[in-house]
Amino acid sequence: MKKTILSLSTLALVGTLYAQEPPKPAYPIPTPAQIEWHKMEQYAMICFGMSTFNDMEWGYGDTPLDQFAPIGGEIDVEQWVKVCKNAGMKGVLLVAKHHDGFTLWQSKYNEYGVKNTSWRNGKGDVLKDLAAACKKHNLQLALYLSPWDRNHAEYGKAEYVEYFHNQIKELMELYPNIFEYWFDGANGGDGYYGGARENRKIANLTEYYDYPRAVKTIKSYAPNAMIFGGSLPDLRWIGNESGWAGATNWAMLGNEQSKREVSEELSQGNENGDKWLPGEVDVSIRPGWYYHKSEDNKVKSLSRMVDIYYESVGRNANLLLSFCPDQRGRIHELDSVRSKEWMETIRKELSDNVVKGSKVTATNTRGKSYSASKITDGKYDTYWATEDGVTQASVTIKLPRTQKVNRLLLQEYIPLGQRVAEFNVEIGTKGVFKPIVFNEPTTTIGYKRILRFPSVQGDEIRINFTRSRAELCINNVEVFLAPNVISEPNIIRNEKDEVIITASDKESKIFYTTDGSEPKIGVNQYTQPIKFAQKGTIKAIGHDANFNKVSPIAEVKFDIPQSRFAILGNDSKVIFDNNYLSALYFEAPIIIDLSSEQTITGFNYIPDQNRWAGGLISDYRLYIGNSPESMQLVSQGQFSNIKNNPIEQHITFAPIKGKYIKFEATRIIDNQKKMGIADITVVTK
Ligand code: FUL
Repeated sequence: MKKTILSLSTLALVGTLYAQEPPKPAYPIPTPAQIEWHKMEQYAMICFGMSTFNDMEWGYGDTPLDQFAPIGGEIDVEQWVKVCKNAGMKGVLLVAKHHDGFTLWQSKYNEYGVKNTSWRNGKGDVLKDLAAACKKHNLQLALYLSPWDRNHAEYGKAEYVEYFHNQIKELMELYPNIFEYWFDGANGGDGYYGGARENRKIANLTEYYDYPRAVKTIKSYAPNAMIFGGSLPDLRWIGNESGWAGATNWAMLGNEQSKREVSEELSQGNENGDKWLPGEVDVSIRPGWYYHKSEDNKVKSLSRMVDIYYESVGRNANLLLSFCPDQRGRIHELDSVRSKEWMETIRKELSDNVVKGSKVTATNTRGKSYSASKITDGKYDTYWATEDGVTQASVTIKLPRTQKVNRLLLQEYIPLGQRVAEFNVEIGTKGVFKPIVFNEPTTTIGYKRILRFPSVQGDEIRINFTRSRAELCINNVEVFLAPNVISEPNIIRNEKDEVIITASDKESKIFYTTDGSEPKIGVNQYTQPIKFAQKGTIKAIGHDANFNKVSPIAEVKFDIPQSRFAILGNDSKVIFDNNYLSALYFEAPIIIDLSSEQTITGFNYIPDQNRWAGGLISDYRLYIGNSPESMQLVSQGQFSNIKNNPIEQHITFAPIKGKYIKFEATRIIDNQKKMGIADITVVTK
């Protein structure tokens, strides 16, 4: 009997001690370098090079070196760094060599680079200057070196691989402190290849590039650098280039091929994955990655940029926001202003954490060191945890007073793994709780999750964790009341030539002009669709009278009306309706009847913009003529990078008269049979 009592008390003692132990890790867990990378949250990419001067997205590798000629003779890398700083970026990743093979540094291994241009008499070095500017302004540096090289004569052979590895070593010797190294996935295709001008495909990428050797070289200089792409990555591509991670987003991924679509697996990760491979959202501030004057009016809107923040950093992913300096060697004013106002907006929205230091209670706690108040103490390494085996629990946080709130930020203590799989949130007033309604699933948290919801009023917030892979470990919760942002209205013209303008929020009124002049508050209010069957510019502004807030001005230039266009042999108007979510699929070329002869200078193709859409045309031919029987070939080519970034594609050519346009796909991504078209517009003289 005595013996039993003794052992019971020993057990109790062990139990108390044991309860103070941290929970066991829920594997897989991040490496210390991965944790540091998570904490960076957002950094910039710079796409600048020969493509800036030849107006292409994927240079062929044959643009003459003298075309690399910044207007005014200088490249203002310090301005790039200042723009990045103002946008809250923690580092800069430079595309040191893109698929066109042009190198931005003084490499001793190739001739197609800055060293053979007239810029600074061939003595300039963009990378060196950028590294110095980053150091000066306290930003970290990262590098992108494209494996695919459309310039190199030996691409596809062993000699090129040696060259590729030599340059990796050369870069690492020069910049051993980088935080990330990018191996882009685009590989093989048409190219200049030292004059061969042919198509070269690599059958086995991992074997050919010998990524393990490359990673070994990189890590021997920069052990903490994160590797993107290749065969031994430390992080994963999020599966799209439009700026979002899945609302459910696990930092883990499986080695085994999952049954889900690849893009879904990449955007959401895998709860059962056996490797810590967190997502990185790469997105450009413009539609394309390189600067094109034609996209000056397409810098992403403030509201789109804000969405991108919440759908990347706010969804357990890091954001890699890309800037494209222009031919002056500067980031365009429109982009610098937009990115600055974006960061100021985010900071305003998330600056005043109303629950900092607040009193918190929990339905289960592991012991004093893991008490619920750890989630509001502002320290990263202290966290609230539940007892062994307890995977469901709630925390209730006191608001300082009865007030409105509309943002919730949550963090799991990821050094011990990602655990939470489902939760819900309630707002309480005097002990009566009501659910908060979100417009996205509340599943995963990970390093960080930030949720937006319409303002609700109360004096307490309760978070119920209803499913978790293991004991709960939450290290931070913040709550905010973000001010209302009013962004520019959205302007479209439908297939009936009606212009429809929608405000970014329910509260504001819209005022517009149709003659290109500036819209004024109180003059010409938009109340219903406007008939606009002509070429011209519509401008609109939003006004929120409650707060006397004005939106930026939206502006859209329309060409000749599409209502008169028809597809021969098909009555549908869907590809002329300006709605990029409605699309048609065709097995054969289409002929468009413009209804009257026009002098045509351009043709735009908008692929189906639905999330997992197919039918992406990669190679095309375009014919124009005055009858469907006699048409002349005016352009043929490739829409580069359309698979990853299926944005509007432009074809421009010398003015040509015609009433009919024939559009033919000569290759469709993934060898699909049908070409998908959301919209077609033409540019006339
Ligand atoms: C893509 C590339 O093909 C684009 O040109 C760009 O560099 C982007 C960041 O990655 O896959």
